[in-house]
Amino acid sequence: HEKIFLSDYKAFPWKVDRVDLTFKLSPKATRVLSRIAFRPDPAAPAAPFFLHGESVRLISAAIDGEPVSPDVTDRGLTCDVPDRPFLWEAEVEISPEENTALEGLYMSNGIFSTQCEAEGFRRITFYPDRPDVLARFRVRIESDLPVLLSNGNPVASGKGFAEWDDPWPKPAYLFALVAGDLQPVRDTFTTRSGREVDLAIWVRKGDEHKCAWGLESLKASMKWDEETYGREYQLDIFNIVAVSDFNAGAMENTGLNIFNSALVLASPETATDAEFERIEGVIAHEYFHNWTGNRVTCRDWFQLSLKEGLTVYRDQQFTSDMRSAPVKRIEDALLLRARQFREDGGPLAHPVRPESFVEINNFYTLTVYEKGAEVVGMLKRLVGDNAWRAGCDLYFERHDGEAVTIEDWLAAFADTMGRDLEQFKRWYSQAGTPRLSVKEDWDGQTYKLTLTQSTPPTPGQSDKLPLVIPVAIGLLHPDGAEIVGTTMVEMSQETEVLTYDIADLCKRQGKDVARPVPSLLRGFSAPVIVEFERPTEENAFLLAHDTDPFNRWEAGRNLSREVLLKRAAGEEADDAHLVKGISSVLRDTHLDPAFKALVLGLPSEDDIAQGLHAAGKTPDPTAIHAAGEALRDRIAEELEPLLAKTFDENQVPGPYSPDAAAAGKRSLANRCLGLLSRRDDGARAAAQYDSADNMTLSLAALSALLNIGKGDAQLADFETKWRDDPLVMDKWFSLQVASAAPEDAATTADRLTGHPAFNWKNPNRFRSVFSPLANANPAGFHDPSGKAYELMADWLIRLDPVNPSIAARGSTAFDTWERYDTGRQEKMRAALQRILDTPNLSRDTREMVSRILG
Ligand code: HT7
Ligand code: ZN
Repeated sequence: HEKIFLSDYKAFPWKVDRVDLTFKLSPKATRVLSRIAFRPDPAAPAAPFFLHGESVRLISAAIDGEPVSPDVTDRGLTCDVPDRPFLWEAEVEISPEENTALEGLYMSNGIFSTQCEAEGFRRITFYPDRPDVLARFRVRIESDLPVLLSNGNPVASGKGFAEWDDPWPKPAYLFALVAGDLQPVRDTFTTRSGREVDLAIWVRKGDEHKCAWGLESLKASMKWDEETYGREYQLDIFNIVAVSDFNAGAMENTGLNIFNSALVLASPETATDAEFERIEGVIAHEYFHNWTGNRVTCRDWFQLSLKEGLTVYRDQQFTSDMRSAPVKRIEDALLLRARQFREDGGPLAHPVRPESFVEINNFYTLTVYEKGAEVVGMLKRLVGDNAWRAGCDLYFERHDGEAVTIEDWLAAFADTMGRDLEQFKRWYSQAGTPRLSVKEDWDGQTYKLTLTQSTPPTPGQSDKLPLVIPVAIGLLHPDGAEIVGTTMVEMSQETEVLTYDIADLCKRQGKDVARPVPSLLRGFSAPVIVEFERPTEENAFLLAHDTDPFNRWEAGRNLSREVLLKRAAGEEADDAHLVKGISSVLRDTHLDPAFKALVLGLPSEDDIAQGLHAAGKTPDPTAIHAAGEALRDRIAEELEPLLAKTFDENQVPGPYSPDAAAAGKRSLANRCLGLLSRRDDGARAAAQYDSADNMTLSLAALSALLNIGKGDAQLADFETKWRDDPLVMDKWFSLQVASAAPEDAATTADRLTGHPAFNWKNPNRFRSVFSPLANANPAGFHDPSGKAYELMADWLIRLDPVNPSIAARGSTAFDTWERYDTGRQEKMRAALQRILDTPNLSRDTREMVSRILG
């Protein structure tokens, strides 16, 4: 399998003026006729005429009406072509029904659907399937199915056919087609310039009642992008289709977004608050791609973060504006640290802009998406809000209708600011999570902070250069007031010394001169790990007094992290400050319930394993789990009356609404419920399960019961009630694996794979069992017996020929093998080797497993 390098980029030697496609749909044998107008591009270097094509059977081909016989391989075709504009015509046959990889044209529950990003279009017909080839597409669909959709505007339809024309040139990865028996749920949006856009969400009969939230979210996104970025939608239609078999979350095809049904369908009875928030964010994300990705697209797939990092940043901003900004920042930091730091600290570490790949599907990663978004956020922090908006405007103005690079993106800001961004660009090329170590000096008058940055070696990158890091810092007086408000320090050297004349500052503010308490990296101003040893009392002080909400939460987290890190390593740790701190936060009437809920959440087991590994210790997942359980018991015991009071006070009366305030209260009450169940034998949880009128309450109650080894009756009831709703049943599968006792996790997962509803070819269902096994139950996954490793390997081997991209993604379960003791290491490596030795292993999984093994 050949490696592709960024440095080898060459433009395609032809331009494509028009693409006309005719689809004669049939599940087993769809015919695709293409007419493509090519024109030599004198600016591009000469190369043989090559069209990508995989799993497509060529029936015939012609150039300007004359039949030709191209050389066809399993990757595409080459053909002699004239040195002038010409018309390429081809007829191919494909089999949507046999397409279990869900890339290209496939069938999901009787619906024809496409997924072309990144390289799926080549499974539909022969084409220069690369994002820098932009063309106008016209599509004719022939089928007896009632609904026939494609990108752009409908131009003709009749019995058994429909024709669509997309006036905006686009790369093939944004092509989409859907055909099936679907129902529309409609709405409209009037743009700020007064154009009316018809909106529709297309679903299977029976799902219409789950579309209201998606439509509300879409309208809110359209409005937000106009108000915040001045970006308006250009087509007359915006369609969204929900499909039940989908490899990822959703896809931003121009005018025809296709969504995993799990990320668009919601009703109070079937979706949790977290899912409502996620749906709102994903609808926004795909909509925002209209400008960041579609109208301005990527020159090549190495630039993926250009659209994904930027669009994630924009959807994060949207959610902060729609909900609570501090809560969203904490949620984003939690995700980044739990998942992206893990990736960046292991064998799969790669830069935000990778330099080579074998299979691009393997680079839709947390680094490209989430770290990419952090890099965008840092750029905004460095240039300031005004230059940010001006730079974005310039970027859109310069590059509308083009396929561009990260250099083009940065140039828009460099030109706006008259500032050189070359050093900042290292964030795109240097992998690994930077460390920011902090030292203090205090002589009774002057306070000095010495900041030193370093980035550990990552695969293929042993030496790292200093980055530009925005470090937001504030200083607090021991009386609890701020003596230096948030200041953005722009660090660019390896070491920087910050000096504060505290004596003078205190005098001017009428305070006693005292050593200040630093509040570092406020708002999580950069995706780095701060190394700073603080006395426990100082974290307790910051939890009580920091004016920066992120750091207030961070201080609480530092308290619980310290206790868990020590106890998981077999050391003693005093939890008095933590318990007292939580108690004060719960009592504070000024704090948002959603924020309190986050303070009540302990660090994940993987977070503790990451921390122990970083400290040079060998994490024991069993001990980490036990430490977490014991600490929860202790908090529940110490704070029982307060938790009960908080639980009672945060019940939300009246009909369900997914708004941030109501969701925040439920989140806090449910956290309390989880802890209280350890004291009341599940009495409150059982009552909540019985009375719940929404999924947030039912699922939290069920989870609380399962976590204390109860809930069998409720689990059976849940199954009976929801057996016909696959999205709810996914939760039923997940919850059982997530809450199984460590020694039972593999057996539970194995048993569930034997359940009649376990359709392993459906990505959501496969993930409903194996994602919690790998991510939500680390002590279960790393059970010393190695049972879970074996089970995971068995299933990845089985899935690989059916759906390579999901199998490859699943192999990341093993990317932490280097952290563990030799017993676990050997078992994990043996499982990986067994996968690697499987005959005919896919390019996707082979690349991932080889990289994990190093
Ligand atoms: N841009 C989309 C990425 C995506 C995708 C990638 C690989 C395989 C299947 C896929 N489905 C969607 C989604 C997004 O980031 O907006
Ligand atoms: Zn995206």
